[in-house]
Amino acid sequence: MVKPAAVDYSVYLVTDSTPAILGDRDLCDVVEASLRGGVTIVQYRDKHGERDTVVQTARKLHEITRRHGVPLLINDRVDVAVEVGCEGVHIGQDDIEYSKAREMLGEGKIIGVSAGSIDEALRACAAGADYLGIGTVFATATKKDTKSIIGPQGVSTILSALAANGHGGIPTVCIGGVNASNTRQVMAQSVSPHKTLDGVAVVSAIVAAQDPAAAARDLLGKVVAAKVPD
Ligand code: TZP
Ligand code: MG
Repeated sequence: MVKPAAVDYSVYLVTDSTPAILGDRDLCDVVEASLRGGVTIVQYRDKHGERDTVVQTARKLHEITRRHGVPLLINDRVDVAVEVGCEGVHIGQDDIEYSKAREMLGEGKIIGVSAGSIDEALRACAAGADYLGIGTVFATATKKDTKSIIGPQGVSTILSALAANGHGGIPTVCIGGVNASNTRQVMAQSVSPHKTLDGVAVVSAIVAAQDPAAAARDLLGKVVAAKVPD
């Protein structure tokens, strides 16, 4: 499959299947609802599931995201993405090397990389990352092993460094504690003179929401409004 020419990163849903966040709901139902609300890209993140179960769920999710014309990426588990044939993967700093992931996936797929510092961001760009997940912006109960909380100012600093080093074109989303209450602030304050965020990546703001479709719609409205120049 060809890499989607123009991926919309505005509202990037990262899934979490733990009871504390998903509750007793079905992950596929939540993802489907969020897509109805306007989620533009989905990352299936399951750190602990058995491989067979993860592949099975990834296939179901891919069927749903395809129906909505939205890319599905898999967190970390490149072999799963290859088997399912979805649009790509997201890898962290402590995961598989970018070059190895690219070798496994081939050129047509999306590889996103997490970056929490200027150095990490520039190295990911040099390696060939298709987009960056910048964070952790705010402390979050969803991921407790976050290395550093960089705040909107930290995001802005990284965006400036990207622009200054010729990487102004790489799509970026920010992640970590982002929700409907702070999306405007994050999108506005994270704007550096030459590079803006393309969207927000969220877990609990959608997965733990009473109404995931409404939550996604709300976030999309805020991101779209923030992207319109004053
Ligand atoms: N990476 C950095 S923070 C985070 C990940 C996967 C979790 C974000 O979760 P939430 O619920 O949107 O704060
Ligand atoms: Mg990872």
